[in-house]
Amino acid sequence: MRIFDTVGMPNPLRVRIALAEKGLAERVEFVQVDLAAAEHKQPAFLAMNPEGTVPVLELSDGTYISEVAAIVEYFDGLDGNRTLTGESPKERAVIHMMHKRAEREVLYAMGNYFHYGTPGGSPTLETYKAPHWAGRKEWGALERERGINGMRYFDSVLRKQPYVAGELFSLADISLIGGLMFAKISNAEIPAELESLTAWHMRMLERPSVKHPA
Ligand code: GTS
Repeated sequence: MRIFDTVGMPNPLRVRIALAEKGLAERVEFVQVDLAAAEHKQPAFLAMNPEGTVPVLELSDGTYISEVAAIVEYFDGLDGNRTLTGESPKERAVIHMMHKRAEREVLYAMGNYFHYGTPGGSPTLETYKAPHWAGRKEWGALERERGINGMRYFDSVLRKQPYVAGELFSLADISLIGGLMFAKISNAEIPAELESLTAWHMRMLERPSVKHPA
């Protein structure tokens, strides 16, 4: 299996954490994609993933799987032991829901802030993101606010339970970790009063798969 990846970026990192959790790092070869040069917006890459984003998983039969959650779902099913995406219908539904909230309310919000409200990535990359749009800064700032509100929501969740989807670590935690990484590279740190979220984040940063992702 091959993963088209950009080392050090939040979305590919989510898959690398999942691989470390599952002990599957050895089964995967990483192929680096140059985001700064917008390699992911060129026809050859778009043929694998029309969204033009990393990561993308390539299976040996030529199937391409994009979307972090879909890639994690695949790896989690390989050993018949769904530790990251849940076993029972209820577990699977709750993890899916909380992962979606983490992705939409923190990761995508902070990702939009990074690209539209800050200088973002390289000038070549940003030409694919409406650089002449007059409202981009304002929208970016609104997305930052939305991301901070997302952090407030997760702080309230983590006041009552140890992990984002309940009693166990899951894909939902991985997605929130990715979101907070986007916040960090955009200088949008967790507000100090969000003590439960901060404590959870510190615990997550000590977790072996997060400290040593694939
Ligand atoms: N929905 C996708 C998923 O879950 O896989 C999002 C993937 C995504 O946005 N990847 C980013 C990307 O390729 C990488 S990262 O910088 O966000 O970690 N961005 C390139 C771009 O042009 O926005």
